[in-house]
Amino acid sequence: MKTITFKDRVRLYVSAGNGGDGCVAFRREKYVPRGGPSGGDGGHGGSVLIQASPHANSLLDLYYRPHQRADHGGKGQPKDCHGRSGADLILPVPCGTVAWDHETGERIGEVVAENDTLLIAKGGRGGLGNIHFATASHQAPRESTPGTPGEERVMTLELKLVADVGLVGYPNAGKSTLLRRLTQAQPKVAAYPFTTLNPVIGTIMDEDYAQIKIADIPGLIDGAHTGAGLGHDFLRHIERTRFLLWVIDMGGVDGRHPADDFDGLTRELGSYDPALLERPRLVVANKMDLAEAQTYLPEFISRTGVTPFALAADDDTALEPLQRHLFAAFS
Ligand SMILES: Nc1nc2c(ncn2[C@@H]2O[C@H](COP(=O)(O)OP(=O)(O)OP(=O)(O)O)[C@@H](O)[C@H]2O)c(=O)[nH]1
Ligand SMILES: [Mg+2]
Repeated sequence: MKTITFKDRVRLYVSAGNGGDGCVAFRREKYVPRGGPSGGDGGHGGSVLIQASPHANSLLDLYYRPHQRADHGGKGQPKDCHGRSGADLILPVPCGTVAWDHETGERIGEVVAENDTLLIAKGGRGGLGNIHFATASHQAPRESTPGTPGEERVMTLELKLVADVGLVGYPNAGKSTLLRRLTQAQPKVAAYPFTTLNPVIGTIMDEDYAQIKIADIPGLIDGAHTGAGLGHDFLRHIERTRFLLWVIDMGGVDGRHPADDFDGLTRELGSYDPALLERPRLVVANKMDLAEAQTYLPEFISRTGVTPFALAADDDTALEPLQRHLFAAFS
């Protein structure tokens, strides 16, 4: 059986706690005949919230526990005692989680920065005890109000990674290799397409400890924007990035001309969201160590009009200028 290690979209059934009922009671004390009403209010029901946590890196926990319920409020008590409030249920989720109401399709909101919190189901209000109903002419009220029910909702939670730079390219272009070389991240690298099945984030840091987060997503193929391959689903992870690294296999290893890959990428990104084509980018020509790359590179430049940043992923000398280029783009 395949072990699931990453989930970036889950269905969640949430129930907030009901408010506790108000209480009907009267003071009964020695030497106080006909003590007035003393029924306290019910406690409020707990609400359900999501909170962005850097320690959660996928929605996997919620995938396995899709039913989440906050505590009910306690009933009001005699002697004017309030019922206990139900505790809120705070669910940790990865930074960048967006919440949708599954039934109405309404976008409830998102949590992006650490500790951002979003209410997704509101707890019921506690009912009023009978002390609220006493008037001069109605001194022994038997009225109270019940607590209101907590909200119940079916939610869709969706993760959009929060990264500064997105790596895009065809399968096998060498995106993960580059991420491994540039950062401490360890995405799997192999000579077959769709090695990367889940998005991975790596971080590069300069001498001043400035950080840039880079997201590696599964390779795009023609028709990715319509859902072909692993495509579309993962393009949303680069929506939030501010810079794109287009990685082109200049060796034409998979039998396509690198300029066709460039056109294909332009088409796929543009069909998903034209804004992705406006995003600042650096086109990287990878695999320059291969002999074919020397032939393809000038053809690539004349066909596309783009002069790429040429490198081989395991050539260290090229990586530093690439890092400097990225830091310059963000300064
Ligand atoms: N010769 C050569 N091979 C490279 C270079 N960079 C990556 N490769 C190889 O290309 C293959 C694919 O590399 P990956 O980094 O897994 O490619 P990817 O773009 O992440 O691929 P997917 O995750 O499938 O989309 C691996 O066999 C790498 O070793 C390079 O600069 N030169
Ligand atoms: Mg990969």
